[in-house]
Amino acid sequence: MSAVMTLPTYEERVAGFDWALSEEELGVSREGRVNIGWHCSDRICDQGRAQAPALIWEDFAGAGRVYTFNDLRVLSNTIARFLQSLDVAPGERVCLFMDRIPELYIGFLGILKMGAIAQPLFSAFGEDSLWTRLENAGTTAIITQKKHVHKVRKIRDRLPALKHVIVVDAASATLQPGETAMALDALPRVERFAVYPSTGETPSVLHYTSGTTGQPKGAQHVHYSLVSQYLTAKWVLDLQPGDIYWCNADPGWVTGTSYGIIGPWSNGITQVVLDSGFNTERWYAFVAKHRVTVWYSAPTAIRLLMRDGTEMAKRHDLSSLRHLASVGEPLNAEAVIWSKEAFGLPFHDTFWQTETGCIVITNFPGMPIKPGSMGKPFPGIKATVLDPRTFEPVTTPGSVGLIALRPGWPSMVRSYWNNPGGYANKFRNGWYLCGDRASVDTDGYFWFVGRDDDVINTGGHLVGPFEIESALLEHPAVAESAAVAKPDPVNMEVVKAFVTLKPGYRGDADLELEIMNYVRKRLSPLAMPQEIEFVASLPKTRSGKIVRRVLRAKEWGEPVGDTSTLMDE
Ligand code: 6R9
Repeated sequence: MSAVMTLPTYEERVAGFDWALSEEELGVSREGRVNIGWHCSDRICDQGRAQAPALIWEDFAGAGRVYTFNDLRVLSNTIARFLQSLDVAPGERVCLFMDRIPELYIGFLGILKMGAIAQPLFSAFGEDSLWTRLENAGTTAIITQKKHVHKVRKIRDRLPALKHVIVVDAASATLQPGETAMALDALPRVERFAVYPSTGETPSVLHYTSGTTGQPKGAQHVHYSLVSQYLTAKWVLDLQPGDIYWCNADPGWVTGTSYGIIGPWSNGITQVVLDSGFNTERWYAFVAKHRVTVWYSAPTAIRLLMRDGTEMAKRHDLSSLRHLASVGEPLNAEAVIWSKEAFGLPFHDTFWQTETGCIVITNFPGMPIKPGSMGKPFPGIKATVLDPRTFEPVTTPGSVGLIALRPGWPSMVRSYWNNPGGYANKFRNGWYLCGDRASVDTDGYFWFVGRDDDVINTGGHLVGPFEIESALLEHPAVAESAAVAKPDPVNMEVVKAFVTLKPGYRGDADLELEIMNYVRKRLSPLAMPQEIEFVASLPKTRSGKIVRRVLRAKEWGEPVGDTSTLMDE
């Protein structure tokens, strides 16, 4: 029996679609009561899944713990009550600043249950990145770990709004005045808790996203986002009863909350979490051990898996996998083809943003995949590409324009915290602009070209980095690449490519020439890199996105802008 065969087609799903379908399944409405914390725990228990595993957690050393949905329910109550006991009030921002430990996931639900706004941040942030976001949000409480509290201590006197520093794994005696210990296991378990009577438009999550210049922006979401997150998780990630789901994103990135907490748990699905960085061998062993069925990953990770070859995948029993999906960057056609070889399954690309809150353009399970394309809009999402001069929809198939969405879907960002101008600037002619470029083909499939800021203007022709990087990736020596504009006296800009190599290759002039010749056949003359520079690594955000503007700025001798989300290499 194949589950895929019984799935509705894309057209069937789109026909007569209404978000009311999701509202009905969840029993919510925009005006009525809705609380994500309650929906991800209490409601699942009420549906008879109290004893089903919700979180199967493992740390880098392989030690683990299992939490049922009832544990989620009771322990999130416990954290909610604890925050109330400190006089944290509904609407206040509570920052989660932890590694991927259970308290992070359970704390997220607890904060929402007592009506405060959850502000997840990468625990790897240094004190400056942390300060910018806590200061902007006027955060009143932060929940952290012993190993990270020193960063909070360094900036606390510059954060007048920050009343509570809560440490989950330290004894009170080791803490400084004004810090509070919260050992979840030692607290009295709170069986019954009066969940805050949030309605659809009550603020829920504040996610900071980094712009190209200026300060990071705090995307403010509301509880009604659940309506989109629940249904997209069910349909796009194909979550079904009995699944073991793995989303390897950190909740500091929107993927780690929308689909690393809310999506799976509102569907009552068991998820596994590995609190450890990337390691191909370890990841395959993790999939095999837990019999993972659905895996949501990102191109940056997939390219690393590719670097290590199909043989490594074949050494593990990965037969439990049923559905694979990817987000964060364009998914190269080569990666889709490779994953079919390595796992017998294609990765399904999903496009969305912190601001969209949910997947908006995607390849559905069962829908024919065109490798290199992002797929089609999720039902209920009106997406198009706009002419960059007129902001009217482009009518010729294949022409490149700005990706734009008609506002109004449930999980759309409601504002940028403390930055109304930045929010207003995202709209033109009644469309929300994503800041990315794409074309749409005659079948309605979207093809990503590049972020607006990354497009290369060579002799008046616009070239997107994605097609160049995809061609480079097909060369057997290339592990990753970034194509950027470099100044040129004749053409204004020409293409320069930065390349990292697979193990066993040496970046010398011969290889540069060989790669040039290789991509020459695949690319138009305009898109051809004029220069290849071999590098040990590429600048990336903590969510794994290549940050081309850093490379570009160096070529132009310009300032690099905000670098607070960059991974330290
Ligand atoms: C979920 C997330 C959003 C930006 C987005 C685009 C890029 C994400 C993509 C993709 C091509 C995909 N992006 N998914 N580009 N294909 N499937 O990533 O949110 O961190 O806010 O980033 O990421 O440039 O505009 P966020």
